[in-house]
Amino acid sequence: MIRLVSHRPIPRLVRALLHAASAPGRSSRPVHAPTLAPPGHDQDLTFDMIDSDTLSRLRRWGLKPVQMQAAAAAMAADPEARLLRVTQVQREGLLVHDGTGEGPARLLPALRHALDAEGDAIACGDWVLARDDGHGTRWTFERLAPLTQLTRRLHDGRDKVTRVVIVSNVDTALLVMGLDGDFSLRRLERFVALARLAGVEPVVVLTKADLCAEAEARAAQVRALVGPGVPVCALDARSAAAAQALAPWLAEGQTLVLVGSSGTGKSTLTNTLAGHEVADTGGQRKGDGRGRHTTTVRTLHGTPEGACLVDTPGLRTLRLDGDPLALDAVFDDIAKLAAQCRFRDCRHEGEPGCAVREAVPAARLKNFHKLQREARRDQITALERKVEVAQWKARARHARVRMAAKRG
Ligand SMILES: Nc1nc2c(ncn2[C@@H]2O[C@H](COP(=O)(O)OP(=O)(O)OP(=O)(O)O)[C@@H](O)[C@H]2O)c(=O)[nH]1
Ligand SMILES: [Mg+2]
Ligand SMILES: [Zn+2]
Repeated sequence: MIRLVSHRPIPRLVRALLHAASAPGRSSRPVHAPTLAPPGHDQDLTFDMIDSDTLSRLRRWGLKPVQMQAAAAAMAADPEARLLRVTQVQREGLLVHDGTGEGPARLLPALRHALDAEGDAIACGDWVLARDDGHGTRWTFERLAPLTQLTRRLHDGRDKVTRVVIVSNVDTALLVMGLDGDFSLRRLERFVALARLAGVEPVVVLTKADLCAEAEARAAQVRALVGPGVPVCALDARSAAAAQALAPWLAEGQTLVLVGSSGTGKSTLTNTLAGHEVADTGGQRKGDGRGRHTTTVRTLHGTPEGACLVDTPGLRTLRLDGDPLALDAVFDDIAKLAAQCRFRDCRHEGEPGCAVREAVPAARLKNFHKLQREARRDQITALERKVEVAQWKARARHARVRMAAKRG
């Protein structure tokens, strides 16, 4: 329960937010349904009704109770603030949705810098607060803490590693892989780890089942790799059956992201699930069966069921954003088996009495080792950079002191 200390009247939407966020057991239902006012109701209830509508629209766009509370607290302090969902991050600004329609917004530089200083950034799917400046421009001044963030690392080719936020606030990651030349179990394992590191439910979607004679056999291979905890569907992304197969994850208020290589059918599937053409789709390059990188920006779309879909550009490479310990947690079957290895510090690389090598398929173990090596290397790079920055700052300080001494 949030307590407000404010001399200003509490704005209508805030009251509705607080009401909804504090009502026990009602968090997953639209708020307006059970509060129909009796005849002769007072003005307050009417106001609450109007705002409950706004609220249920925002819920349809993926707003969760915890974020409602955070928003209510922030909006109580600023009645002019509007709660919006970022549907696209553009070079200069944002596209945002207020539950009714989509429009442009700008990002206050102070917010951009504050996030940047923490290796963070506004991403598609974020919930933000914005204020109109009176001249028709909406300025985003606050970002609500994301419940989940899918992130990856980018290398500049030398030693600089940056953290890239792919998408925020998603419930499910559809890991889209083609049953054509794109099929790779090793790459899929990386994508499963991407979702798990973010605490997002992975669902494997094997597209182009119509083009593959052994679709079921390959799906079985994938199931053996990912285990019973990860659902696997093989489908034709263009067919209505695809929407039926994925219906369990498309309930109202759910947000899904589609990730995978280029040309695998992410935008095709987005269009099928959205019920009409919302995203451009492309062909494939001749010869290698790879995609053409048709989608260039991450975009959030709505579905008729009230779910949100984030279509993303195909990833050329995927470097995970997790330290070695986080990766251990993702590959928890290996961690469990490691307890039975003869040596406590067994690296599962040829030591006698290794329970992991005995039970885990060699290819999976090799992949695990590779991901661990990458994570360790990135960790070292990050540490080295910190030391470097500290040394540089110290040198700059000395120089300033020397200059001041010279000037006397
Ligand atoms: N036969 C068949 N073709 C498909 C299927 N899924 C996608 N395609 C085709 O594959 C091509 C690429 O599809 P897109 O949806 O543009 O792929 P994408 O993953 O969005 O690619 P990027 O935007 O480049 O990342 C298009 O020509 C689609 O029609 C499928 O399940 N079956
Ligand atoms: Mg696309
Ligand atoms: Zn071992």
